[in-house]
Amino acid sequence: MPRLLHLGLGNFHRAHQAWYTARANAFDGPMWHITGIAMRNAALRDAMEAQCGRYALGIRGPEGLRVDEIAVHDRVLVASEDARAVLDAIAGPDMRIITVTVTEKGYHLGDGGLDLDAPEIAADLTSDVPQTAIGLLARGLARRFKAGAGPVTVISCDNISGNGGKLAAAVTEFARSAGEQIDPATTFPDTMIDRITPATSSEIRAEIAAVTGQPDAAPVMTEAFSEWVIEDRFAGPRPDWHRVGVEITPDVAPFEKRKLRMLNAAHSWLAYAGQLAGHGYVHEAMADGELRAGVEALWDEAARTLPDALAPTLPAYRAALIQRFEVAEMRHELAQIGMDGSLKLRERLVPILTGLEGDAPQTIRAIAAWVVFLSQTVAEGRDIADPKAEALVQAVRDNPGSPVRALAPHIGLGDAQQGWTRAIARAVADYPTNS
Ligand code: CS2
Repeated sequence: MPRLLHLGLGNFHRAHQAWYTARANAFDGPMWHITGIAMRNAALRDAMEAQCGRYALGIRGPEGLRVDEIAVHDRVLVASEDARAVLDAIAGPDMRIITVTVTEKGYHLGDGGLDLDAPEIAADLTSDVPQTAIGLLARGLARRFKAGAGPVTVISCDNISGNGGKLAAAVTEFARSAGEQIDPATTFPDTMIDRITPATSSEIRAEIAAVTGQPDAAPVMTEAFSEWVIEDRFAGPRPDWHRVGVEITPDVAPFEKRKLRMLNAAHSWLAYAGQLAGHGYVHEAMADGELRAGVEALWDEAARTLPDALAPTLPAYRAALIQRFEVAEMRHELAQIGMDGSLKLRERLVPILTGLEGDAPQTIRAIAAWVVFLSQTVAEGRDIADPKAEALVQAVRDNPGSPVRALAPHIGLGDAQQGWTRAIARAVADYPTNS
C-alpha cells in the first residue's frame, strides 16, 4: 500500500493535498494513505485520532457550504514528541511521497540558502532527534538511503518561489553539514499551490456542525476554488492526482510567479493597509474603495513583471481573484495574512519591485504599509508575529520616524537598492494615518 507522509499537518494541507489525495483514491488505482506529521500540535493529533484520522472539510462555494468527510490519514505523529518515529516513517519502504507545508519560516533560508547559524538548525545539526522540517527530512532521507528503501519525491507546498529547488538545496546543505548522505535519485519538484483556507474559528466550527448535524473535533473550512500545479519530476509513483484536477507540467515557474505576485501580493497589501484602516477581514478591506484601487494598481504593476505568455490569462485571473476575495462568509482574517511579513514580502512584493527596477509606486506603497503597520504595532506595545520580531522591533525603536533603512535588509533589500529604500521611506512619510 503506497504511502505519503506530510510534514506540517495544518489546515492548508488538510484542505488541499489531503483533499486531492482522498479524491484520487476514488479511482481504481491503489489506495494511498497519509502519515500526518504535526510539528508540535498534540491537540490536533488527539482530535484526529479520536476520529480515526477523519475530519470534516467545509467547502464554501457559490451554492453555499458543502461538507466533505476526508478519510485519508491513518497515522498522525507529533514531531516534537517523537522525532524518531517520524524518521522511521520517512525511511519506511512503502513511503513514496513526502509533502511539506511548514510556512516560509520553516525553511530557515538566509540570503544564501539554508541558515546554518539559525539556532534551531544549529541544534538539529548536533542532534539525532531533529525538530525542524529540514533536519527531519535530511536525517530521515539519510536513514532511508542507508536502509535501501529507494528514492522518494519530496514536494514543498509553501508559498516560496522555486520552492522545490530551495527545499532541495536546504536539505542537501543540512545533510552535507551533518555528514549524512541521501539518495541522489530523490526529487524535489517545484509546485504552485492555491486554496484560501482561514484558521478555524468557533464560527467555522458551528457552521460546519450545522451542516453535518454533529460537531467535528478537527474541522477545516476552505473555498471551492483550488489549484495545484506540480513540476513533472517524480522519483516514483503518485496518487491519480492528474485525474482530480492537479496539473503536472514541465515548468511551474510562470504559475508560481502569477500566484505569488497577484494573489499573495494583494493579500499582503490588504493585510497591512486593511488593518491600518481598521478592517478585520479580507472581504471588508476589498469593500474599501481606496484599498481595492490599490489592489488593481498593484496587479497592473505585477502584470508587467510576468511572462508574456500569461498576458491573455490575466483578465480572467484577476476577475476570479476579486470574486474569491469578496466572499464575506470566508471571514479570512487580515491578521493571519499579516503574520511573518518579513519572509512573505520578499516573495510577493520585492520581486515586483525588482522586475520593474523600482518603478512600482503601488508596490512601494504596499511595503510602506508594512512599515507603518510595524511602527504602529510597536508604538502600541503589541507583539509582532514574525520570526524576526526582535530585530524588527529593534529597527523601529532605534530609528523613530525613519525605520525603513534598518528594516530593508530584513526583506532582502540591500545597499544596491538604496534608491528604492528612499522611495519606500517617502511613501511611509506620506502614508495617511488616522492620528
Ligand atoms: C495568504 C495565503 O496567509 C497568507 O499569507 O496570502 O495563505 C493565501 O491565502 C494562500 O496562499 C492562498 O492559496
